[in-house]
Amino acid sequence: MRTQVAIIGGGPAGLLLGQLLHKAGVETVILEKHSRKHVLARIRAGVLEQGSVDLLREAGVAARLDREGFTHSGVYLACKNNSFRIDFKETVGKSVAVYGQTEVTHDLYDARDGSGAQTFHEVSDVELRDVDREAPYVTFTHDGQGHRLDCDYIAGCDGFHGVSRKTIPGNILTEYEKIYPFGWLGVLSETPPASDELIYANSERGFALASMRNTNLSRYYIQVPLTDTVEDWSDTAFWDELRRRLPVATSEAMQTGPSIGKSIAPLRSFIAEPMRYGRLFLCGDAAHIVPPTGAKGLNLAASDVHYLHQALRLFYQDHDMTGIATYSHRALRRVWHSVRFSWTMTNLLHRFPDQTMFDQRIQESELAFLKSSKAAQTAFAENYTGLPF
Ligand code: RFL
Ligand code: PHB
Repeated sequence: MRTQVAIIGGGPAGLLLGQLLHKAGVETVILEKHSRKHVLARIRAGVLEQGSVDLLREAGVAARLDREGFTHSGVYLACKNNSFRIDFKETVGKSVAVYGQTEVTHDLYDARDGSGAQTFHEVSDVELRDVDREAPYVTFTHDGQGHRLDCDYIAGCDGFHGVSRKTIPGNILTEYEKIYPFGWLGVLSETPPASDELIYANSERGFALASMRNTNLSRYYIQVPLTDTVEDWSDTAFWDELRRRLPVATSEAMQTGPSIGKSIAPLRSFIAEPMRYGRLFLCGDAAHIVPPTGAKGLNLAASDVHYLHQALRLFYQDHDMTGIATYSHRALRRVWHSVRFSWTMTNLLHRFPDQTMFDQRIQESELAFLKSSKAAQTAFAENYTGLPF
């Protein structure tokens, strides 16, 4: 089998890259470890930057997003019942879209079906070969049969636990990592959202976030110790704890109901450099992870895809290698900005196990400054709504 670009991973990064390359007349094959049903059952991101929305439009997959997504032009930050709003429109003239990653992935799979491009699901034993030579190829098993996929380039879009990053030799790759001493317990429930816009809450009992998917689907998160399991949290215990952490007025008005999904995710910051090795490109979570506090993970995957599809288009249309040569540098410059912002937001809003009264007062002082300073709000809004590509 032969293709121009082999894409490892059929998550949002791999699918979006495949769709943009299809539009540019470049052939791709996607190899995905799991079934389509499994990929579509994952509940993850909810906030799209304007740049991500524009890229989905460019890929021709934004019709439903434009119809069903919600435009949010601000966000609430809360501390000790003191809640204030940062207005994105007023400060930076931008907004974000609330539209679930599950829906984005759905739309991308529909587009992939329409394009006729090949996707192999439930592949195993994926190995990337000769990525630093002229003629790379991928070997894998599908339906019990061994296959070989020859290609010009390989896009490693296989997430944090994928094989692509591990293919890059240790003396080439540098990894930067920070593990946070807590996780997020996330709950999805068929109840109206507690607020018209997202609320990020710093409470003495730990962080909480009130988010949403649509008018009758809410998404909530609370900070929990890493030792907790989903079984430790009954629905009642979750709602009680969430109520204690959100501002009183929101808690009193909030409707609760049975959860239709509950999971715990650890928080980490991670960056692998460089993002290109020979003919292999890393893209999305395969190269970097951010704590979800800044809502940046999916958006960074989108900006990587933007740089990568531009680079490959330039190569296939004009035989110009500039984009390929500069991909890693351009992508990483933006990645580090989002990593820094996510880290700042995480530090600002969570309770750390070794937190002293001094640390706490610093958090309160920073939140008070954000509340009172237009300049600080502008900087926050500039980062939250997304830096330019
Ligand atoms: P994915 O989504 O992990 O997809 C990678 C795909 O590769 C497959 N794979 C392999 N395929 C073939 N061979 C192998 N050896 C393979 N190994 C793995 C996997 O099965 C999978 O299908 O990475 P991608 O495409 O880079 O997308 C990244 C995003 O999924 C991620 O950054 C976001 O979900 C992060 N995130 C958020 N991002 C935002 O921008 N805004 C948010 O509001 C937001 N909230 C979140 C989040 C992530 C969360 N969790 C659970 C980690 C909230 C949560 C709770
Ligand atoms: C979500 O709705 O899942 C969500 C929203 C904002 C975040 C993280 C997750 O920062």
